[in-house]
Amino acid sequence: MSMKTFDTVTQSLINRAEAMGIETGINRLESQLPQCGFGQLGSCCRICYMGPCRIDPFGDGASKGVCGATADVIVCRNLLREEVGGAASHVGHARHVVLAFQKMLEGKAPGYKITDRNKLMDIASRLGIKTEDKSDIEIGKEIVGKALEDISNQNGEPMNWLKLSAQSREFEMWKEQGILISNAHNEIEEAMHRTSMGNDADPVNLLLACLKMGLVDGYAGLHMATDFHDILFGTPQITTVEANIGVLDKDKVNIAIHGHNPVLSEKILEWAFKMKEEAKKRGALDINVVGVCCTGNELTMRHGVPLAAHNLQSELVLITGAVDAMVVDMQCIWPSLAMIAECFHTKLITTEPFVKIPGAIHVPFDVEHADEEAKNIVMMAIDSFKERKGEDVHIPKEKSVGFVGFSVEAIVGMLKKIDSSDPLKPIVDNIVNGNIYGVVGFVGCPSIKLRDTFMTEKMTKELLKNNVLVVTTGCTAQICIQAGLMDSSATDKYCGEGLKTVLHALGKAAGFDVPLPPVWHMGSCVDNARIGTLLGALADRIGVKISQLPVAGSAPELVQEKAISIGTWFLALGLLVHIAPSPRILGSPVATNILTKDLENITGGKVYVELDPIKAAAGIISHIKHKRTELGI
Ligand code: BF8
Ligand code: SF4
Repeated sequence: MSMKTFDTVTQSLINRAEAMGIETGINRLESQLPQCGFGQLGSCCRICYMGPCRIDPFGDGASKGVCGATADVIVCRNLLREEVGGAASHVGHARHVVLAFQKMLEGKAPGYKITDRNKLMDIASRLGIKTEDKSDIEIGKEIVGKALEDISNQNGEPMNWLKLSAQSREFEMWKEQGILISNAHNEIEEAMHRTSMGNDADPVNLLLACLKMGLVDGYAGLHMATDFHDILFGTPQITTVEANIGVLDKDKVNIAIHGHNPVLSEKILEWAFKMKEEAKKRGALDINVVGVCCTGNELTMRHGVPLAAHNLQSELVLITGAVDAMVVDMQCIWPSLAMIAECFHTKLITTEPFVKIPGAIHVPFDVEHADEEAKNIVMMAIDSFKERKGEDVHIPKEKSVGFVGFSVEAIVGMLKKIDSSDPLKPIVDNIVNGNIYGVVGFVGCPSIKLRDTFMTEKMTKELLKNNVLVVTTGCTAQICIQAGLMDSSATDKYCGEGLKTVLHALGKAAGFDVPLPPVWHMGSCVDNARIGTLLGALADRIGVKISQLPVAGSAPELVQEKAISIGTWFLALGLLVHIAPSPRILGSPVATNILTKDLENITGGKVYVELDPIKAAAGIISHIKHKRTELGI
């Protein structure tokens, strides 16, 4: 029996798993305790076979590795390798989408099309591509050329997607610091090279490389992926959705889509809609596509697909026994899902050649045959529904509702109804008068180590009380929607008077008969690009650097390497980045000092570690206060 107690839905499924004798992450975490202290401090090195070496933080044991590497070197090398893991995931995701778009333009992926022509033209113009007398296909091909340059250029010129997406003040600052990047793949290669045995042994130099990797993540990963998603599948608009595991329906074919890449999930959704009749013939009421993790966020932002589960609940959604197929692509997919699926009739379907899980069914999905393969996968789910007959299912009935779809375009569109010539003015005016005291971006994952502390919900509520507007992405967004924080009723319930007034006015202006919610769902983890764009636009409107704004970022329940590389991009942008639990830097005095203090004099950003939600919110508020004072507001 676990010592932890989670929210009602999560807990009821953990209880069911325990009653059925099915092991989950909670059990495995407890069986690992206490976890390795050297690992947590980052001071363990396995880079060569003279090791593994580990440095005792109390000075009792070895103070250097066999090769003479100090704790500072070991920690900074490990941190850079974590960043590489994160950035490679996002760059790989972006490249996958760019290549799908390229195949479509070449007529080889007939299942896809240009959905948002405005975005296509906007990106073309910002890349300096002339569009007169050219077809959309020709323009698209030039855009693809620019994107592929960012993973092939050898001329050292700054990356196209960075120039396209970053503000000039930040660009100049990075140029001065010598951390501009040119080619994402070269940067990833160089980072692995310099951290292999016998190369970079200067912790400061390694930390600068970390900042560069943050830029790789931000521009060749997040921004590039988001731009191509929008062109292919449309730019999100504000709508409402249902969330939590209760969105499963025992009478329907339940298909849970899990992973990150809408190139797959969009097709599954489309075919689920087309194959309703097949499902009905086999006794189901309908087909119910529900989202898990970030691909769920992508589908919810564009199509209002219900959000079933965040990453910590990805095992538990299967414990319901009601999922007929879980279809996955890449990233954050726990290997344990195959073992759990086997306990039920559930089919776990992997689709990427580089993501296979023993026990799962592998259906390779390629964009050239997307329609046939998506149809095939949906048919497998329908067949699986027939096998479910008679099985005992347990779907916790609690669900929540909330607003989603806050792309920058949607936000600006809404604000234009208040001031069509200067849409950001109402937000800026309210920041100046203090109705919006500040803005905080909550990003990242649900940590199995912290989820029972309700870290995200408690921090958010504390910030709202102090008139801080919250924007969020990824699984953190799912935690917020499940907690009711994206429902308009949260505005009167949790916000201070100033923020309440603004959200009432915005709701009215947007044409809703209710206030806007105080926590805005901006999408998946790659959609953190949207948070960057929003902050950049605000900074430009005020005429300052992003680091001068009364804003901050938080990864309140750090899990993934991807959250580390996103957080580092935020640091490069000049943000205070709150993180819990601590990143693995405490074994190095140099890394700890630079990241939590000295970096502020370089980019304006700094890391802030605090595990108590109320204290963490207070720390962020005092940072915002300081920024406001410096701005003279
Ligand atoms: O990219 S929030 S657990 S699903 S890493 Fe993964 Fe974390 Fe969820 Fe999305 Ni992001
Ligand atoms: Fe040990 Fe150095 Fe080898 Fe790392 S690189 S394992 S510190 S000898």
